[in-house]
Amino acid sequence: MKVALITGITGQDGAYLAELLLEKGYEVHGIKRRTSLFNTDRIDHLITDERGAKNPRFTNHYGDLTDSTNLIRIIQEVQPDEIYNLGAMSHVKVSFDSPEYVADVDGIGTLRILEAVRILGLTQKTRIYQASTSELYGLVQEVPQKETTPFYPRSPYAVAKMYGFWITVNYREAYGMYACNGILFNHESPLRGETFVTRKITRGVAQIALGMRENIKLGNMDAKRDWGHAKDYVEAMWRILQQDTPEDYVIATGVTTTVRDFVKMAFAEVGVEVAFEGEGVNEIGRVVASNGEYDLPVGQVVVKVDPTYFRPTEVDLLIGDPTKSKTKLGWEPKYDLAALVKDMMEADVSLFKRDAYLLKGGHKVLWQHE
Ligand code: NDP
Ligand code: GDR
Repeated sequence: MKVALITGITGQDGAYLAELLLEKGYEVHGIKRRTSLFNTDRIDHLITDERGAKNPRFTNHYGDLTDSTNLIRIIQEVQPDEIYNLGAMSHVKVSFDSPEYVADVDGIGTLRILEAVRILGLTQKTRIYQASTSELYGLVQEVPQKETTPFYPRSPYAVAKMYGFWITVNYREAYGMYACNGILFNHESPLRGETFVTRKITRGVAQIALGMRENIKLGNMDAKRDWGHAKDYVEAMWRILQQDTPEDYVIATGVTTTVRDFVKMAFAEVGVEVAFEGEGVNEIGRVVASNGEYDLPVGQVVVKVDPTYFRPTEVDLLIGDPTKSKTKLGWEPKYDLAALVKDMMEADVSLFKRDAYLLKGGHKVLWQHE
């Protein structure tokens, strides 16, 4: 039985990857942080079954990417065949508020994993996947972006991830380790963190449709992203570690869309047509037609722009070229953008229907978070 260790097990990708590896028969270990509230919502169904019986092939360990001795001890105990380093402070906007912390976790954290494997003499046994990102491309140098496109990071997050990228390449070249970067473009799902733009939109649209709020406030509506589904992307991570030689790969759909168009697609899922008017901070989105189960008044302002969500430096355009991953890894995404939006909208409408029901009964719910 193969043994995998996943950092960032409690995050979106950690949850989907753990599920995939368990399905493939792996013994899975995760590293989770101690938090004052439970943080295992996304993986609770993997830890125990409906009757409360613990899954013998899934173990979590308390740890942190800022703590070398803890990482060395866990890796020594687990003796993993594969490590997936997904742990990170992953919010680009927040990285401008805590740049030093991000450098420590996302940059030096990667080094700590690589060094732990080296110190423990596991360089020929343990394969390492590093969660690199399309944010490395930053300021547009070339489109579509591929493995050879030069990097120009535009946030403390991206700069920290750039260290993670190169230290992974360096350990591969210096010590012959099987260590690879997946340069993943944005990937989303119903498990996506609530403050990333896609999930913020699908949650907000579901709440508006159900009459629980008037509008959502967003930042840069012109930003273009290459959005895929996280379920497809964790499959690519696994494939990257199953090759004969360790290499770096771009994982993307090859299609790019503005934030504004993502909003329109989300509203269309609940039968509402939205049109945008005005520019910059004065831009608004209004209902122009409504024909489904959720009847919103024509003219209702459902989207406003709030400069709070603008970034000091922005990444304007991401569009990836997945040719290498398709040909070498045989990777093919199952979801296109329309299927992704549908999946996220269905999940959020169902989630907030439950909350609407609770509210009607006079109970408190947590959806008011911005
Ligand atoms: P999430 O933010 O959902 O998950 C991040 C995970 O990292 C969480 O489990 C979090 O724990 C954990 N973490 C944060 N800080 C630390 C720390 N100091 N020590 C240990 N663990 C920590 O991110 P995603 O699942 O979306 O992304 C996974 C990885 O892929 C990240 O590295 C991200 O930067 C990268 N990436 C993501 C892309 C995307 O579009 N989703 C695209 C390209 C790269 P907790 O739950 O306690 O906060
Ligand atoms: P990103 O994702 O920065 O690409 O990083 P995010 O969803 O946060 O932003 C995408 C684009 O939307 C614009 N935007 C807003 N963003 C947020 N969060 N909130 C808003 O209200 C809003 N309005 C407009 C942003 O300015 C941006 O242009 C994600 C993370 O998962 C990273 O960890 C990962 O490395 C990259 O994707 C690839």
